[in-house]
Amino acid sequence: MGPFVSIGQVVADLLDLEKAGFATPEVQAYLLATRIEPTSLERYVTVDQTHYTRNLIHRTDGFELLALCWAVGQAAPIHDHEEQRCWARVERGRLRFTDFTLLSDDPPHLEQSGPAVTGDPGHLNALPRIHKVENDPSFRQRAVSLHLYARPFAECTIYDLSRREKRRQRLRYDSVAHSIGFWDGG
Ligand code: CSS
Ligand code: FE2
Repeated sequence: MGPFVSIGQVVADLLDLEKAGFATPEVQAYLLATRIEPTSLERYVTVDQTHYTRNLIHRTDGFELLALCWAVGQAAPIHDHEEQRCWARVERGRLRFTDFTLLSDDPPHLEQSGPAVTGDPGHLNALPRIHKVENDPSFRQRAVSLHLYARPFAECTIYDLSRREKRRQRLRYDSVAHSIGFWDGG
């Protein structure tokens, strides 16, 4: 693990990685090695008791970086990532990740890929195709995670395991980083 860096530095480093082609091993090694100064994430922390919040830190054509904030009991249902690369890293609290494999698409038939994994700060859920993410119910504290998507996507498919149904879900931002000029308004 390297020294703590600010989230602004992380954005600058990701922009450099993007210029160099954003190769999966490099991006993954960077996320595994980088520790983020917790106070620099503070401005992206929002709380909504009705849903986990999605707070945009930076977006280009090539990648999207978000801070997601999970109140006690909040979760993302089983969903895909539109065939884009996804890395989710725990920054605060404790999350539980469950990965799935799609056995057939219509009607959807999914199988859990392995045991659920709980992650403390620094834990990286790397390149899941389909997963469920929950604030660990036994921990009962708010959680914050950093999400990197390459490329960005604005919709995903949500799967209902018991009904063997799927539906499209629009993904919205609860906050965007106007204040520090990273958001280009697009
Ligand atoms: N993909 C979900 C969060 S779990 S990776 C989202 O972007 O809202
Ligand atoms: Fe996800």
